[in-house]
Amino acid sequence: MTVVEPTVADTTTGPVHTRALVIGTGFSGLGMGIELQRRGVDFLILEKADDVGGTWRDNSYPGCACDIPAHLYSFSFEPKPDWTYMWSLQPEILDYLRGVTEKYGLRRYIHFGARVERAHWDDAEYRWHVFTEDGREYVAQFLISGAGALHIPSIPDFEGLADFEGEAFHSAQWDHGVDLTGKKVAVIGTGASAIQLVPEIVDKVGELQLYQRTPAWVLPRSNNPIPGWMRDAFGSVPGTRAALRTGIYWFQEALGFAMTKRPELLVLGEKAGKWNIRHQVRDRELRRRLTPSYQVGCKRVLFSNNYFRAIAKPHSELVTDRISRITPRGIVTADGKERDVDVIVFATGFHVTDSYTYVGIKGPGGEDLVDRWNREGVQAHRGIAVADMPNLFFLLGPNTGLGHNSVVFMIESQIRYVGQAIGAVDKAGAQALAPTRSAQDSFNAELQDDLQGAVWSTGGCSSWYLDEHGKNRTLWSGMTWQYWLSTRSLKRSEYRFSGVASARPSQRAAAR
Ligand code: N01
Repeated sequence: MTVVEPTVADTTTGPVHTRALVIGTGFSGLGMGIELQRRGVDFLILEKADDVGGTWRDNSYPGCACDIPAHLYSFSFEPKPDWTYMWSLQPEILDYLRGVTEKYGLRRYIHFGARVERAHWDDAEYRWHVFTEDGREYVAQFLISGAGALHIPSIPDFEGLADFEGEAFHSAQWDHGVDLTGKKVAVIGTGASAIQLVPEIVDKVGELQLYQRTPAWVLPRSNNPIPGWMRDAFGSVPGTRAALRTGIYWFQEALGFAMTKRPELLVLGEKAGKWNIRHQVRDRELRRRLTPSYQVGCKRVLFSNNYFRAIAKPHSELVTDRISRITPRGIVTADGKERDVDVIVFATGFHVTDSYTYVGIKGPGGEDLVDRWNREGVQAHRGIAVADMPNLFFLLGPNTGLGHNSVVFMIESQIRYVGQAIGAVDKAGAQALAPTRSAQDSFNAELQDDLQGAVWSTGGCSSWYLDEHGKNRTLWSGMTWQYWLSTRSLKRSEYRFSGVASARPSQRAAAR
């Protein structure tokens, strides 16, 4: 493997130049760094926080875990035979990512505390100029965002919130300094984060109020530690770990098949979800209020063996009346009732469909990407590159999230593809490439067509998968192996190259 020395970053004397600039140090950013290192491309990674890990660093709420089995939710090239749990807990995933960082010596390529604010493309230089919040400037030929879409906490703008006198924080910004023992705790939201944290805190708090706007389908699942002998076998018996990974992969794909092609099969999930409620909750009225009226899979399917049991405890209350305002001491619901609260936990999710508005990107001729996406909807070619935006790539970009399988699989397809794009620019003796409009349009037309029958659109729910026009701009439309096939090798015909050595003078004249 070629080891590239990182750009020496003397940020006091002007812009820092590098060939490829990566944003973020989650699975995407770290994976991209490894790919660039392998290809011998000079690169730097900008990270807003002071440690690696992305979502697995930020989300440290009690019970935080991954709902995709760890043997699949990890890099294929960096297996870990001794995962402690089948569905890994957050600290172990964060440790894994830190371990990968050390093993590949990535820390020296990372600038911590560097939150990217804006970027613009210089037509004459064929370079991106990228600015961080503290005013530092980076100049790079390639700009690759590994920021993902689940990193900007969304806190509803409830009337009176600013005057609340207790503690209040978001699940992704858990305040470990706040002791919940014996307190009146309100959890707002019943998505993936809430269903993991509620069972963890319920026996500690004095009173739990769970504010539910829409019930979630929660299927049964127990997550016991993997026995030592099995972990030993994964490490020592050839083929066992790979066989497990393959088995998990195809099980998850079967779920994806039902979600995208045969939503009627999801009735099995509904049966399991209803059984899970019946099994844990005696009160018929509470069961009714916990049972969703939309199809399983329409929102993210959740798994827990103790969520409903936690809500059924005598000191828990499920509140389904809408929140109308927050007072200095509590929460008032639409029925006019005020409940005293010491701590509010916002498990209210993230800015997803508008996450792209948080970094200002201006392409050739100063075209604003946010304006374009606001106008046309968020879309990219193969979910990665954007028409007429040279050398700009998104990892887990538009329509490449998943509702059924490991996003790490998608990320690996994407980092390979971006590596190929960089290789194609070099091979063509060019400075830049961007997908053609027609390639991007036909890719997205087919994708949106495929999505029409998927449960996310037909299942009768609203979710952050859909934008304000009801269009799914978030999830991939089919099987993940289809995405792998679609990105396996970059088709040069789908791209326009610019800054080709022989053509450059006239192109520059045109650019002026
Ligand atoms: O957020 P969510 P999350 N008043 O958006 C409610 C990933 N993840 O943090 O359904 C009252 O799912 C909202 O109600 P409704 C995973 O991709 C993965 O839980 O919109 N309630 C909903 O109940 C996941 O999908 C893992 O009606 C309000 C909740 O808040 C994503 O992160 C673990 C409200 C938000 O649910 C986000 O999950 C955890 C309001 N004004 C998270 N606004 C893994 O295991 C919102 N809500 C991999």
